[in-house]
Amino acid sequence: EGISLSYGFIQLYQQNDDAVRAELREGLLDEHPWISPKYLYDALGSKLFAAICALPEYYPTRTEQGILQENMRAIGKSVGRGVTLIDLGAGDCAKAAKLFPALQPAQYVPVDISVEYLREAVSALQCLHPQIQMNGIGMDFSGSLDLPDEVRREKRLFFYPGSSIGNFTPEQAAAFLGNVRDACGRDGGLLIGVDLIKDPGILEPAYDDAIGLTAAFNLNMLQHLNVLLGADFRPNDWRHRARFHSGHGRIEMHLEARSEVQVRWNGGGRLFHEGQWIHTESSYKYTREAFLAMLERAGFGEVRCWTDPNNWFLVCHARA
Ligand code: AVI
Repeated sequence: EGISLSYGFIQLYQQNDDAVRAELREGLLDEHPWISPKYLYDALGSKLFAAICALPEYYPTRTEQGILQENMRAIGKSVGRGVTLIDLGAGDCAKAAKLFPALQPAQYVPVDISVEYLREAVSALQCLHPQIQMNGIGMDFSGSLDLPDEVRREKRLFFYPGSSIGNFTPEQAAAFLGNVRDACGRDGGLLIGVDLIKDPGILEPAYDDAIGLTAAFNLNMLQHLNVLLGADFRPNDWRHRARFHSGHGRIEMHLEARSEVQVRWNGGGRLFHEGQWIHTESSYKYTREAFLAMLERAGFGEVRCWTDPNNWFLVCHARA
């Protein structure tokens, strides 16, 4: 007897190629050069990030996983069964798949900007769980959460793990949480993981590991820019940097020029002087109180939280 698979893939282009190039050029030509961290995730970048999650120094993934495992029954009770599980930044879908036994979702909707990586992951997962309707969506959800009609409106549970919320500025994060709240519907909610402020001696190695995986992840962005912009960045000309800035409560990742570097791209270019850097990512860390206040301001109602014995990481279920 054959298995009928309900896997469908929808690709939404929210930014056209011209808009992407314009955003990249604007950042590279800025007085303080920057590139949005979303460009860390091409096919190789997504694989490197999955490998980072297995590093001994990168505590967020395993700490969050421990919290989810330890409290799975309570989380399942809080969320309920048969949800429409919308996985924001799904990557390899591994984190959400671990929730399937407790939540038994009616529909699973993984969303990611890195389309090819997602397509592979979802088709493999659909074979393992033929009873769950799966609709992968390739989209950049940072601007708008306008989901296609294929996504059920009932019992929407947005899943936003891994402290990805930390890659927005607090202002962007507040606006994003407001969008999620609006997209939830009355019986919906959000299951979110957030990294808490802690000793820089723990934070910094998590973003500058001994075997150089995070450096490769950061430097790979230059190869992605070469493709997107027709640029001629050479990763060897640049050095990975990661520092915790306590005033901002954030880890900053930079790419720093090792010497004077001339970069050209279609229709332009820039000379970077030795030591000049491109800001490639911020990863904000929150206190529990500040994050709960943000959820409340975004319009969420009742919130339940779980943490680890060190209080390094927080998982919250917020009802719409
Ligand atoms: C995806 N995001 C939550 C990661 C973080 O910790 O900010 C990305 C990352 N950057 C370097 N290592 C991991």
